[in-house]
Amino acid sequence: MDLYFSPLAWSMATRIALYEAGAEAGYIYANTRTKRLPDGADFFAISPLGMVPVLRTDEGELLTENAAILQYVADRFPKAELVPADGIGRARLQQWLCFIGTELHKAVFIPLLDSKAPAEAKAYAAEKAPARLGYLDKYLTGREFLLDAFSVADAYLYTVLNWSRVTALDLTQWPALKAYLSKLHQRPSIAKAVGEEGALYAEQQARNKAA
Ligand SMILES: N[C@@H](CCC(=O)N[C@@H](CS)C(=O)NCC(=O)O)C(=O)O
Repeated sequence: MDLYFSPLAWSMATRIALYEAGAEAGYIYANTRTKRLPDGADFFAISPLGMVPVLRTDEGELLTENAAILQYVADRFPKAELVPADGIGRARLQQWLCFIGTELHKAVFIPLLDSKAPAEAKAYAAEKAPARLGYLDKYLTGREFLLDAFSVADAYLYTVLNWSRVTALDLTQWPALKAYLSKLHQRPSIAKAVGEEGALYAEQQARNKAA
C-alpha cells in the first residue's frame, strides 16, 4: 500500500499506525501547495480535494479521510491491536476519531494554522480551543492513552496537537495533555515518524523560502 503524505501533516497519523504495525508501505510526498506529486503528476487525480492523507490499498483502492484510513490500516494489520476488538470499544474509538477530526482538527487547528484564514476565523477558533483542550486534559488525567491501550486515535491526537507548538496555544495550562504528548513523543513509532517527517518539513520550508 502507498500513503500520500505531506510532512508533519495529519497524514503522519497513518505513518505512525503503519510503523506500529511493522507494515511494508510506500510513502509518496504530495505537495499540497502545488498539488503535484514527485513525478510532476496532478495530485487532484488521486485526491479530489488535493488533500492528504490518501491511502492506496494493495488492491488499488484510493481511500481518503483520516478516520477511515486509520481504521482500515488497523483492521488490515490486526496483530498490532491498534483498535479495540469489542463493540463498545470500537464505538469509543470512533467517538475519539470524530472528536479529533471535527472539534480539534477542523474547528481549531486548521483556522489557527492556515495563513489564508481571516482574523475573525482565527479568533473564533482560539475561542473554541480552551473548552476542547480542557475537556481532553480532564479526561487524560491519570490516563496514558485515550482508550485502554495505544490506538490509532492516539496517533491522530498526537499528530494534531503536535502543531500547537506553532500556534499561540500554551499547553502548560493543560498539564495532563502536556504529559500525554511528552510520553507519546518517546514512543518509537512516533519518534521515528516525527524525526523523518520533521527533516522533510525543514527541507520543504527551505525550498518554499528560496522559491
Ligand atoms: N477531512 C480530511 C482533512 C484532511 C486535511 O485537512 N488535510 C490537510 C493537511 S493536514 C491538507 O491536505 N490541506 C491541503 C489543502 O487544504 O489544500 C481528513 O480528515 O483526512
